[in-house]
Amino acid sequence: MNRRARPLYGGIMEQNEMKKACGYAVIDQCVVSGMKVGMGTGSTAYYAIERLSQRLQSGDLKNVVAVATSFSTQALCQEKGIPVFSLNDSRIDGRLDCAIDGADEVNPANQLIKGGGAAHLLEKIVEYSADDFYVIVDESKLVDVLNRSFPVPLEIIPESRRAVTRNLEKAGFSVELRMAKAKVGPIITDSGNQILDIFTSDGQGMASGGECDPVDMEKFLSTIPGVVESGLFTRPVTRVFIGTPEGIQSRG
Ligand code: ABF
Repeated sequence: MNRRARPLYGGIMEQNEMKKACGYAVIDQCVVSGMKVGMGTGSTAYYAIERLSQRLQSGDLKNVVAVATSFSTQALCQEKGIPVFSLNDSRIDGRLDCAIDGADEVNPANQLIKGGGAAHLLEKIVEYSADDFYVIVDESKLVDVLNRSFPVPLEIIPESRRAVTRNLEKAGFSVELRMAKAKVGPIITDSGNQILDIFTSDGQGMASGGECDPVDMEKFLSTIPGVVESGLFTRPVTRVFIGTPEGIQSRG
């Protein structure tokens, strides 16, 4: 079916174009001069950073500063001329006007799985420190039930790996240590930790209101000694911008 996009950014939207449209829209619609903005990690967040840079360079936006959610985002913001500060910097003082990031899965309640890029620890710290949290995804990230086809990542202290694995398996999860791309060893996060990717053992995922409700699961996972942070983001998000071949939808 030849679905033509509405003239938002023109043409049939490939996936990258959908990501670009979302990244540009969230900056154009939600960021104003003087804001302190948490900037996410990943290929969709890339476009929000690109658009913010364009609008700062053109003078269209002024005095916007960023807090990065990963070393890669920090380097990208610096490369693009966006002033970057630590969340601890006195100018930021632990509070952001908004945060913008991608996600791996979004369910109908706008609860998220994040962490496919192994950056969810700082992402969650930054995004939970923001007054508004905007999520930008292409339509492929929309799911009915979280964790049926994408694992929930857990950042863990390396020394705790066997104990955490045992606790998780006893609680009915399947557990896999995330390896680095070259398979030379486990992936190491920006904070020097490891990642365990987990699925519910029945493969049914985490259905809102069900036995493995995402809110309950986020709480349960945080009680396991050695788990630093899970990639379940169940706190309300302000808006989700969804890139589709017909243009951008948003819900919140
Ligand atoms: C990041 O966005 C990660 O938490 C998540 O894995 C990623 C999605 O990446 P992409 O936008 O490249 O699909 O915040």
